[in-house]
Amino acid sequence: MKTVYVLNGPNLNLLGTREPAVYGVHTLADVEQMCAAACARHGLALQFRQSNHEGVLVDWIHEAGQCHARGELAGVVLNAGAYTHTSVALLDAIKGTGITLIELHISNVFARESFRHHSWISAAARAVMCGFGVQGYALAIDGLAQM
Ligand code: CA2
Repeated sequence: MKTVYVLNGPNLNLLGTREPAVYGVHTLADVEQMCAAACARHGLALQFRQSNHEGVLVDWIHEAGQCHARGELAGVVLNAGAYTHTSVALLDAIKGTGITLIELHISNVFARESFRHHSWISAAARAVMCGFGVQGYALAIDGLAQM
């Protein structure tokens, strides 16, 4: 059974507790359940994680790369939060691993402030999704399952 890593960056632990007009009312625990259901539909295992620390996210990308090297990775769904717009370290971590990575955003970042329009992650991503709300996570897993 292959594994999907769903990695969430800074402040996403606050999902459902603030800014519902932007991010909706579902909590990160709800999102994990949606991802688990999507993975179960496709016969995939799930690693669902969140960190507020850039280096921890880098470590998890490395871990997913090792999983890929063993032939056990279906792919990674990464919502890097605000690190999307700042982190060359995350770009460097993804590049060269060979992993299939979907960059995901809950909100439509292009309808928001201009500083959210640039992503350091996109150049290393197989696909980029934004604006589907938290349902985007399950859609991203469906997409990985079909790749
Ligand atoms: O739309 C997204 O998923 C974002 O990746 C979310 C990031 C933001 O910096 C990106 O530009 C777009 C922010 C995550 C913060 O999450 C919160 C959720 C609920 C309440 C407060 C913050």
